[in-house]
Amino acid sequence: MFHLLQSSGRDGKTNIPAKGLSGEGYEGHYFWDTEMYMIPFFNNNSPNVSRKLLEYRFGILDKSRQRALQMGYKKGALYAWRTINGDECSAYYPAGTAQYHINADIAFSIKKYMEVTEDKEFLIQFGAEMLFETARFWIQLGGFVERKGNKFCINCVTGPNEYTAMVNNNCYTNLMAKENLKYTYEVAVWMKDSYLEVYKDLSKKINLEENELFLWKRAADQMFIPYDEKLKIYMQDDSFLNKEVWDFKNTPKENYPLLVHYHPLTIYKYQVCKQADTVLAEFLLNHKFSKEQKKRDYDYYEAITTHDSSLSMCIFSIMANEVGYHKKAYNYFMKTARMDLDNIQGNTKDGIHAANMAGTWMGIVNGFAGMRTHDGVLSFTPYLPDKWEAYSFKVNYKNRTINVNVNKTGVEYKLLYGANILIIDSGNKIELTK
Ligand code: IFM
Repeated sequence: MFHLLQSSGRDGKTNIPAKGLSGEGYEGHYFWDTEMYMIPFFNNNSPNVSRKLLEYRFGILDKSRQRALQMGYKKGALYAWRTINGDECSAYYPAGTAQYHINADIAFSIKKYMEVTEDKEFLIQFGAEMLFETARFWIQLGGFVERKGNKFCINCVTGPNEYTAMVNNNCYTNLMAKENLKYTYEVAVWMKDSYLEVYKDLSKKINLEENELFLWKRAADQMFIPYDEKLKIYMQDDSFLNKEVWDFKNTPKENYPLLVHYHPLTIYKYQVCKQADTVLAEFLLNHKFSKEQKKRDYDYYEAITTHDSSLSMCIFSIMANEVGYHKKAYNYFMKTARMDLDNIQGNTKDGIHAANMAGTWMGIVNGFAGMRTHDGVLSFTPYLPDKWEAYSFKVNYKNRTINVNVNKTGVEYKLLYGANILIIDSGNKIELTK
């Protein structure tokens, strides 16, 4: 928490480098690490910092519009995969620019920030424009493909797993783009209903046409999501299961991380994951998948994941807790928490792994305590690892501060600040009062 708090920009013009302020790795660049790993921490601890981090994204919206244009798209904005001033700084496009999911990650982060804070002023002043421009980009990038039942397909992209590149219909990307389009449509409708003049001004500013809204909804409703009926798992992308599984048995320990020992073109031929991809989508869009589905996907993808990225183990810890693998959850958590203390990735000399540090917080709050939010309701499914006596933390949610304390005798929730609130504890509704 110290690293996160001290590393974050707070002026709306700066953000959080992947290595915090601790080293030269990644040249101080900002990535999706902020929106998907660090902003969740700030949302529940210092939402004013989340707002500033998102304002930074608004500040580089013009550069992102230019980038979309440069890539050949007349409408919308494409955020840079890695950047400081908004210009794309990734030198290797298959694992850089092709990670278009950054647009959906930013939109998702706006949605989550809004859910926690209900900060309408932010949405009107900054959020809506970013949402409209990112939604527009998906419409330009993808298309309705006849051979796929006229579903909306997004081809030639790279998902979060950087060991598979330039594929059609990456499951994570399509699920998150769907969410981006759906939420943007809802925000546009809400603005038209409640703030018509502001909506009109914004539409004029960005030349938004009325039929674009319907296209967003149609593309979201018709989004293609790759699923394998035989294995009953979500496929990481259209062609992922057609590949051989990487030969893990004959890969010596010293050949990890794979990216420094094998050519990318070799790695891309196989089923092998550097980090959570489909499993991450199932954490983020949790309520959309059954527990059995999450378990099947967890089993499949865990077996082929190397965790060569520091963004991986925290997500596997959280999802292991959810599907009932508590021992695995604990082991992944300990590696997450100790990553830079023990130099587990072998590169702490280049700086700490800031997203992983946020992942440590998430590992306790979303992992062991099972915190989720859905439809504006906060829920917990607390679990205490055998080796622990207790753990406790505070969360901010909708202008309340709640203390959660999990110990050998059970769980205690205390409303420290704000009005009474209904929460869910292991499936049971309870009201927290002062
Ligand atoms: O953003 C990450 C990416 O997901 C994996 N490689 C490192 C980047 C920076 O942390």
